[in-house]
Amino acid sequence: MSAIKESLVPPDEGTRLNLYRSLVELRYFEKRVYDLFLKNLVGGTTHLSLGQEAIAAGFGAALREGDYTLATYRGHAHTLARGVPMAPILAELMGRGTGLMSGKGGSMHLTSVEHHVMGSYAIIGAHLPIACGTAWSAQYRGSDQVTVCFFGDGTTNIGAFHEALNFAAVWKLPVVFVCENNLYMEYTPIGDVTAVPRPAADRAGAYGLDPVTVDGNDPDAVYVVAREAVGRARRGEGPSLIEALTYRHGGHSRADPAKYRPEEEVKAWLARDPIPIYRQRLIADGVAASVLDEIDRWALDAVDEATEEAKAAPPPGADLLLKDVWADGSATWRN
Ligand SMILES: Cc1ncc(C[n+]2csc(CCOP(=O)(O)OP(=O)(O)O)c2C)c(N)n1
Ligand SMILES: [Mg+2]
Repeated sequence: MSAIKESLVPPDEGTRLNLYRSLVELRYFEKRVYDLFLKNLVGGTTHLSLGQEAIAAGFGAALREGDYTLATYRGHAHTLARGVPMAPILAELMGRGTGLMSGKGGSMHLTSVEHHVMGSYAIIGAHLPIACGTAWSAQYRGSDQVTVCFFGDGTTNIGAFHEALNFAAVWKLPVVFVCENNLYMEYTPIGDVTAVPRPAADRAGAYGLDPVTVDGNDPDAVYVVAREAVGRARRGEGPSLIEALTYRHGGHSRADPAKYRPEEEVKAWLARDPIPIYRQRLIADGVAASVLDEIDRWALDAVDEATEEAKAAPPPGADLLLKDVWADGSATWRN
């Protein structure tokens, strides 16, 4: 089995500009979601991935149309990074009839089968075996579609993680498991409850996989590692497990002030915010600041437009109440 190395060919300038575009799109979108939540316009709860954008952006750029992705309740970024349009995602969060799932799912359940975005899952670990399912389906059909499954560090202590990894390895499934290690579970530091320092990478060997870690705040590094793992899966060389080290800027969900995190730790990670660092890197490598400013403006305009569109949209009609209960769209009781 070939090892995955961050040092492989770096992305070209076009890819890097796309990565920057994706980063700022995800950042401005989630900042807006937070504002709308505080104004009581986003119902239920929200889990933001502010600070973790480089992972969704890097994988989004490395995937092809037709590849499958599965995410957690912290899945806004992963859904956007697959090319699902912003307005229906925002409308979904705001419970509008024009939402991605007609406003019936909300923030934690974003799904777009049309884009092969096969769901966001609120039950920890639930989607890892499902990712084996989409990967197995591709293998069975002889297609070269790859599945990427995102989850958190805490998920590595759930049984489904180990079952899915073993199954994927034994069947050589075309799936890439991506652990976004942000150092915390709901409120508990992962290090306090885990027998090994690297919750995903240190367990890879148990399933015959290489221990791969990557700086999850570095879009170039994530993209390179993603491209390599996705390529291996596409060539029939089996699954990978990648641990991307990152940090979320805010609390676990809603208005959690995350006071359980040491101030010095938060400060150190805020200084490693992937977006300003990437911007500086691109400028140092010769990209004009005006080009990046234009991308920033584009992202802000896109968020403003999506906000206006979602705000103007009506709530779901009562006719939708009993729609989509079964896969064929109906809701008739059956035994
Ligand atoms: C089976 C299960 N147990 C507990 C919970 C409650 N819960 C929601 S999020 C979370 C923490 C998950 O941490 P991690 O996997 O690190 O993801 P992160 O939120 O940091 O992205 C927990 C325990 C749940 N949703 N499902
Ligand atoms: Mg976590």
